[in-house]
Amino acid sequence: MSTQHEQQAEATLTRLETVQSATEVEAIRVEALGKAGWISALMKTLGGMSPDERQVQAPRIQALRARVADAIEAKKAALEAAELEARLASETLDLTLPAPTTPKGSVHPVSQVMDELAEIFADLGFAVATGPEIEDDWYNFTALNMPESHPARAMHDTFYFPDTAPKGGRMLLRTHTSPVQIRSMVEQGAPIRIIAPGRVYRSDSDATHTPMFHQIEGLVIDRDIHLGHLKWTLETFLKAFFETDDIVLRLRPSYFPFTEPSVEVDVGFRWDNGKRVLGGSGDAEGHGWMELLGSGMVNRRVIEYAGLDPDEWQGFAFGVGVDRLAMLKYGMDDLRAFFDGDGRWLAHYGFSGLDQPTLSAGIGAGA
Ligand code: 2NL
Repeated sequence: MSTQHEQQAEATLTRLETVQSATEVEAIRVEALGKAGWISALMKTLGGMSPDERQVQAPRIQALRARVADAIEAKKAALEAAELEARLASETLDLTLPAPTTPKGSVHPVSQVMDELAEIFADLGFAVATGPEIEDDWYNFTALNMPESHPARAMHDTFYFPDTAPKGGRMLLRTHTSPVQIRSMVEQGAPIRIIAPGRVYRSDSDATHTPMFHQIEGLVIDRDIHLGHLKWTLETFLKAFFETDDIVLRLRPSYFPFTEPSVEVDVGFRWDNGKRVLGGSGDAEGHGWMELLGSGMVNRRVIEYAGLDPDEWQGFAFGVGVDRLAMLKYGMDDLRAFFDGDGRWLAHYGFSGLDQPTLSAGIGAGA
């Protein structure tokens, strides 16, 4: 190694002192210590030297390499420290500032009520079943004992899709969640205990009807199921949901194609400051009956359609509007507000997502 190399090293160290960026330091490192760097080349010359010569040159070259490498490391560290210093000087955090107001979402009353219902029925041993909102007319109508010509089909104000279905079955937006229960029976067989909450659609729109609304249906299929099971289940559910034991039911004979017998369920209320408050017999002075849900023993033809033997399996079913349940429980008077997405309405009626309905803490979640 000649003094020329020592000079080259000195020049490198001088250049290092003047550079200002990490990229420039890196360029110098590659030039000197990279694979094709001049110091790397110098190291390789050691192999071609005689032992005596190597004895002299090796320590010199190693020392030169170490000086340059150390200087590069030191410069890198200095640049990083300076950069951190600059950032700390420019970024300030004023801990005396008030916490920013974060926009808070809330749980829609319909979601809240669906969660409450799932909780109540889970406690009674019901699973939650879901299914498609776009159905074919077999699952939505035929299997529910409403053949092609049945007048109830027309009464459902169904939204049909243009008639392009491959297998001839017309596609439609489900008018109730019953098809979910048909699918569950076909797929799982019996016994069965499910609720089917979800969106349903009917071509109907006024102050008390929206074209999309929410329904929850319940289905129990087992051996020896009778009307007593139905009445007990509905009474237990309504007492838990309205969080009062003062719930009086009135069962009236009715008609649905999918249940036989069919039972309409009214609940007693009293007038309180011009508002209906649930409780007491509807026959008492100043009281009345309010129709709340439809139900009945599952028609044996429906059980057959679902692939089960109606001589072995019986059951009951019921259906109720979730929007209506929410309005009743939380005292809302205009159904249309449910679909407006008005932040002020939600701030008033919405629920905290952290407040999960549980039977032990009170399913009404903070209300
Ligand atoms: C109502 C009445 C009802 C059902 C729904 C049902 C489902 C199957 C079999 C038999 Cl899979 N029934 N569901 C039964 C009676 C009434 O809903 O007024 N809903 C708002």
